Amino acid sequence: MSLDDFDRYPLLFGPSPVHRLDRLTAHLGGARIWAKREDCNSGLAYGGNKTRKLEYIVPDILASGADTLVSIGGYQSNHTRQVAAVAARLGLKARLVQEKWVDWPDVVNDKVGNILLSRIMGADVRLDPSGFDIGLRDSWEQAMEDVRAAGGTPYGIPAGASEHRLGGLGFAQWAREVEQQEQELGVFFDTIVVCTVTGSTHAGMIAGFAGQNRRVIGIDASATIEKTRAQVERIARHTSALIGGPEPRDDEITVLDGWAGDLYGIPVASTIDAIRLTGSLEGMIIDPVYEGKSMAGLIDLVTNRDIPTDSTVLYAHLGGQPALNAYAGAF
Ligand code: 1AC
Repeated sequence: MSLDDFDRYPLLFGPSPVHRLDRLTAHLGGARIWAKREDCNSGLAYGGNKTRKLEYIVPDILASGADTLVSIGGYQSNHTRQVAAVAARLGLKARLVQEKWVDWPDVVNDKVGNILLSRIMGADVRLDPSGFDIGLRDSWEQAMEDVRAAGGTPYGIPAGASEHRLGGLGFAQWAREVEQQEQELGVFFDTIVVCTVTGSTHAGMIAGFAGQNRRVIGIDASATIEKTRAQVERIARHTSALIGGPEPRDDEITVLDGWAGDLYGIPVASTIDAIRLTGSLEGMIIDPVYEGKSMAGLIDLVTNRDIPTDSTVLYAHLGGQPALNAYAGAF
């Protein structure tokens, strides 16, 4: 089977935009830097990377006859916001478990940003005191039971859609899209930089680019890097097998630490610096949980020449910025 054999329900505007970051490139004085913008990929609740993954999951949802999407994330989950948007678009209900993944002291943390948008879109949002973990969660299983007990038919989508068997396909398709855009633009991105936590965004890219002469660098933002690395590897191998692609080599699975800080969701000084730098040089808004950390990694890797000066880098913007509203105090 190949990627083209999987059904895909259109949720995106089309290929997400790719553009240069010329002022950031000049400021760092090394590799040429571009961005591909999942934050502008759709008209559904500000888009984001999960909307792309959900394109491959919606056909399975529709075939299942479910009436309620059940998903999970932190209070400021981008994923659950995108599930709420897709449920609204499909005319389904959404039941969202919002765990206390981040002990962030802002009093509006459970009221603004992503969670506010999910409420506006009509999702049944339930707060849960459990802490951060990227694995499958009892609270999510329980929410599905609750929906069944109330006479509904749930369809479960785990955190980040990562543990879903089709969760890697969206970003395998992203890799195809990049190849097409490279042809049109006359450029080759030898290095991709992406934030990684639950793993299927990064893993899908690894599967999609497997066997090519590129580095796909995942910057860990989970602060539980061994779990993330294992999950990325498992999903990448599974996705490659699904699409009949080459098995990724071990050296194609790269998850780097150094920018997550001690805890998921808590920005550190390099995160805030990266957000300010990207905003002030490029007018591009990134967030304190995901992209601020991957951009901090990119900045260091370009500056210290780990990414060589003659490289052309594609920074994957995953669309996490609605969470910024809960982080005003950090600025
Ligand atoms: C962790 C999956 C994740 C989110 O937005 O909830 N990226």
